[in-house]
Amino acid sequence: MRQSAPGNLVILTGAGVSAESGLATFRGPDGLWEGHRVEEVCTPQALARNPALVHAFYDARRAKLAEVGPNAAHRALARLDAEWPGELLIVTQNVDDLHERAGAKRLLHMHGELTSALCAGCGARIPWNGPMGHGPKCPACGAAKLRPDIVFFGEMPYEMDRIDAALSRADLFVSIGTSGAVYPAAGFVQIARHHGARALELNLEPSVGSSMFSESRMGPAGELVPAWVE
Ligand code: BJW
Ligand code: ZN
Repeated sequence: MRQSAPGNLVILTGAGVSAESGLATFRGPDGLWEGHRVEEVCTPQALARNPALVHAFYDARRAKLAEVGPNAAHRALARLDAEWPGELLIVTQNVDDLHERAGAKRLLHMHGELTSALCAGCGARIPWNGPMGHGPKCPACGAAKLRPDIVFFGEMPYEMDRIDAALSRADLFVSIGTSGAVYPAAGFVQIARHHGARALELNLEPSVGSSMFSESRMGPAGELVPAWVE
């Protein structure tokens, strides 16, 4: 991406960026897990009512993550991160670790991480790579049970202050492989545009808020992202 002055970039990524690595998206034709919609599994109420189901969902996702690797889109974004002289922030909604495995550094996970466990009691976030079973005891406080470190529906996403600050300074906002169905991420384009940024969408199909973007390019992330970064 050639530009005369180094501007400030905010890049939002969604499940579509990891699709070509072999991780299922949420709302596509294969977006169901054993007949459950993500909205049924991914709530604090579901965890309280049926912890075995919720833990099985995330244990399966964590196991799958160990079998896949970053694709050309992750690698291109990591290259851009390493070389871009201006401010840059990759805000991912994804809970996989493929951006960091590709080498991205200026990255935050607004919906949590599969490779981390959260203590509902003391708030400790603990690196976690194996299955969680029915919720092990927290090693930090020894009292409460650990849960997946995932932002469920109705919970506040991580680092919203940092995201809002970056959006307010952005010259270019780029949304990659997200349907625009889940807030607050779906509203970022509006915030960035309100502060004067241009907005580019790279996606397989137009997102819900596609008309908000200054430019849209449709195709697989593994092709579009490297072509844009060049
Ligand atoms: C390709 C491709 C290829 C395919 N190449 N592209 C305002 C209005 C209405 C409701 C709300 C609202 N504000 C809040 C809400 C409630 C709720 C919400 O948004 N509900 C909606 C369903 C309406 N939001 C929340 O509860 C959030 N919390 C919250 O709002 O707290 C209060 C708050 C108030 C004020 C300010 C701030 C906060 C929390 C949301 C948590 C979302 N959690 C999940 C699951 C966790 C992770 C996990 O289990 O993996 O996050 S849900 C799920 O959806 C996951 C994703 O990160 C998220 C977004 O999905 P994504 O990435 O867009 O995937 P898909 O499948 O939808 O789309 C894939 C896209 O890829 C498609 O466009 C394809 O075309 C494309 N694609 N292959 C390029 N090869
Ligand atoms: Zn604890």
